[in-house]
Amino acid sequence: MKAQDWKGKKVAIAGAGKTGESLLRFAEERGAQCSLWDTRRLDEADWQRRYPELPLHFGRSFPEDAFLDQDLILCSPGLSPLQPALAAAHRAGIPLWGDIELFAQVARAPVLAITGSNGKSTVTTLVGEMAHAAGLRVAVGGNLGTPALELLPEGDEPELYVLELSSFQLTYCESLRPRAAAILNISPDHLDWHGDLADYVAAKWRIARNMGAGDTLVLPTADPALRDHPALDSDLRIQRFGDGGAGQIADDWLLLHGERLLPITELRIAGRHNQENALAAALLAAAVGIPRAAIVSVLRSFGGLPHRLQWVARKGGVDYYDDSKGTNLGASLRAIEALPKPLVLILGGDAKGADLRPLAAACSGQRGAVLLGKAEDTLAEILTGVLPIRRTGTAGMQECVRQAAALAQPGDRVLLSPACASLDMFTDYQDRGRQFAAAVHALEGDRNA
Ligand code: UMA
Ligand code: ADP
Repeated sequence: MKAQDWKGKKVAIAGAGKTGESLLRFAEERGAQCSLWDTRRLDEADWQRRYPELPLHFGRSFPEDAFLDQDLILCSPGLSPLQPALAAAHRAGIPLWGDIELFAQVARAPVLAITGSNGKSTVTTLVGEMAHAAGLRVAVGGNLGTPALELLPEGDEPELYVLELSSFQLTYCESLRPRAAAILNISPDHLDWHGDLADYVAAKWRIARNMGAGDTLVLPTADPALRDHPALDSDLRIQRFGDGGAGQIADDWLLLHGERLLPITELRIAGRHNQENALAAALLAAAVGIPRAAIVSVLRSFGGLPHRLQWVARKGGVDYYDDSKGTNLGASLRAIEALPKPLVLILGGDAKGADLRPLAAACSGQRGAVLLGKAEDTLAEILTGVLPIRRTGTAGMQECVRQAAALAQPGDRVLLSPACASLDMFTDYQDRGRQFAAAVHALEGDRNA
């Protein structure tokens, strides 16, 4: 819709979180007749004070016909289009748009977009810092935390946008055309939201649907789910990272287009997966002309984001690592691989419909596993006989850490990388990581971070 077309249109905003509020502001500013919907019981008085005329529908699931009288539905990413009310609206031909769609319709500066199952936040942050180091006015956000619509300025636009995009956001987006984009990897995730793996993978590929001549798509060399796709037959420039790719590792150096960039020993972020993240970030930055010097200086100084394989403390000769952002199987497999054996693993939470059986091989030869949350029974079934396990149910993070400390021997490492979402027991992954760190610091022992 053009700006003038919003006036008087009936627009339902689904989800009243960060994104919902940014969608609401966007639609209200353009004169739409908005209503706000959320299945949680939220503070109505607070919303009413801030938006006095706004009809609020909080605290119950959306009736199936809730949106059928609307012209447009603006969806928060947490809401699956499989929800009956959204599915019914879609069948009735009512558009379902998310914040990235609105952003794409109005943003004028070039966009770098990053998706994939794991490594998105790390790569988005690296690329944002590289652009900054090159002296560009850059705005960084999306799934990383700041809703994309909040990056749009009142006055001058930035010279570049760097957006982390989830499969949810891509599902509700039609017209984004990034100047350069990356799909970092595919590992099953969010199957409860998408229904099946095929829909999840298709959502990731939507990042490239409008890309063409002059645009660059960065992909891994090794991921089978990212080898074939109709998008690869278009004019867009494909740059791969991994063995034999435009970004690769040879003789312990990161190479970009055949030239040495940095010895891998100079990266401060650990693990093979972070070397891949560094290569993907360098390819994206180079694709929009960011000079090598800026790329190298950021790769050399970046110490990683919190809750991603973050060292917390040494207690009783045991090192504790917080990888609370390991919220799916693929992430945790890479975190386990990044640290030397033997580990004590803390695993469990909400598996989001994923098959966790591949954890058995990764756990073989490890010291032990402490299990928690909704996935505990499944994990116990998978891991019994593979390594010693301790079950903690919903006793909480302090109990997990106590059990982990009891299993560990001096020289071991304890890794919280649960392969599951946190929401069954914690506010979010940050809360889970903070509770882990607090419990570790409370142990008797030698050294804190
Ligand atoms: N809600 C409902 N019904 C539902 C689901 C949600 O009413 O079935 C309501 C909730 O009650 C809540 C609101 O929707 O009030 C929350 O909306 P949301 O879940 O879409 O979350 P936002 O606060 O808008 O944050 C979203 C992203 N959250 C999700 O995709 C779940 C944030 O990513 C993102 O940082 C933010 O937009 C800005 O772009 C978080 C995330 O977990 C970090 N992302 C997933 C991930 O990284 O794996 C995809
Ligand atoms: P995302 O934003 O996609 O969740 P993050 O950069 O926040 O990605 O990293 C989340 C977790 O995924 C990390 O804690 C780490 O365990 C794992 N991880 C990071 N990069 C990769 C990668 N390239 N491949 C696989 N796993 C990764």
